[in-house]
Amino acid sequence: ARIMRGATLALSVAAAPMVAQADTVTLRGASMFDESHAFTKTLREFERLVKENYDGDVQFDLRLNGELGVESDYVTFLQQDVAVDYTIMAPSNMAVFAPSIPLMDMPFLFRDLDHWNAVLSSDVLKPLEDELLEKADIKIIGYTGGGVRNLLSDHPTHNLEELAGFKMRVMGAPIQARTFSALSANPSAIAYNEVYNAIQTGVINSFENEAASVQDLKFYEVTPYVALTQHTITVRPIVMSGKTFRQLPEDLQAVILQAGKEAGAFGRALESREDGIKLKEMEGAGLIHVNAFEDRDKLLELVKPVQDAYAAEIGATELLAAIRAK
Ligand code: MAV
Repeated sequence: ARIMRGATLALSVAAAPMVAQADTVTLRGASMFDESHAFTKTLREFERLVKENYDGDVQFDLRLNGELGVESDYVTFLQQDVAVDYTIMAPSNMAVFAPSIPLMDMPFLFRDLDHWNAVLSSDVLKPLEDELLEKADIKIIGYTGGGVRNLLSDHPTHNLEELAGFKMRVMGAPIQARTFSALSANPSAIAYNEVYNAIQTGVINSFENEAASVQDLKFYEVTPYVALTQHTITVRPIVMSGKTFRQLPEDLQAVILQAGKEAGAFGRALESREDGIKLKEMEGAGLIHVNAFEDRDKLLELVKPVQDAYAAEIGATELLAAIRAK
């Protein structure tokens, strides 16, 4: 649980980006994970593609293992154009700057992987991308993700009845808490690097996450019980600071946009393929105990009005309909 305990922010890190005299561009990236996680591999693929296709000199300085904090820190760094130029980020961590962006990763948005793929390979999310750029100056250059989020707890849960009053952590976007409240759980927004301790000390009993991250950060040590709620297929934009992007030479910008797109496709194939395998690996090693969740259809029914109300509030009723119709 590397980032879980004693993670310190490297605020001493100099402002980015750096376009030096000798035309060397150095971009700094951030990942909460080690080299084995799909997000890090996706960022490495992005770096490889940029280097391969750009004639000039571009260097990447990717900081791993939460050295620069967690995504909710990265979003501030990106927005202020300090310390981080590129990363992968849950839309729900960008809610403070663009309240409509979490629409793309709200629970139960996608029916299945085919639906998720159809949405991510279309341009239906473009209005949300535009809003993020305008309000937060963060540019989406590709989409990865493909993990399935389940409920992880310090004791088993099998159905809605057992979920009632359940003290669980959710990501910071209000739509996340509203969704789990509608399922009668008792959600609170807690920073990702505090989740492990919060569970260990009994502040909460549970959270929700995908296999890759549970394995990488050893969350199974405190939440070995996995209920297959399968409530979210993750959408994880590869993002760049807008200010950084604008300062880059035009030919490099073009290479970055293409590399972001291709690295995203690479990452989606990777994480969606590995997701089930990783669950099985952890189960086989006796690290987790997996059980079905009985009322999954009922969950969907309870959540739909919450989604509709949120979409109406942010003026995205048509957008939500377009996503559902894909
Ligand atoms: C997982 O590690 C990833 O989906 C990451 O993007 C999220 O921020 C994190 O969970 C979380 O739940 O905060």
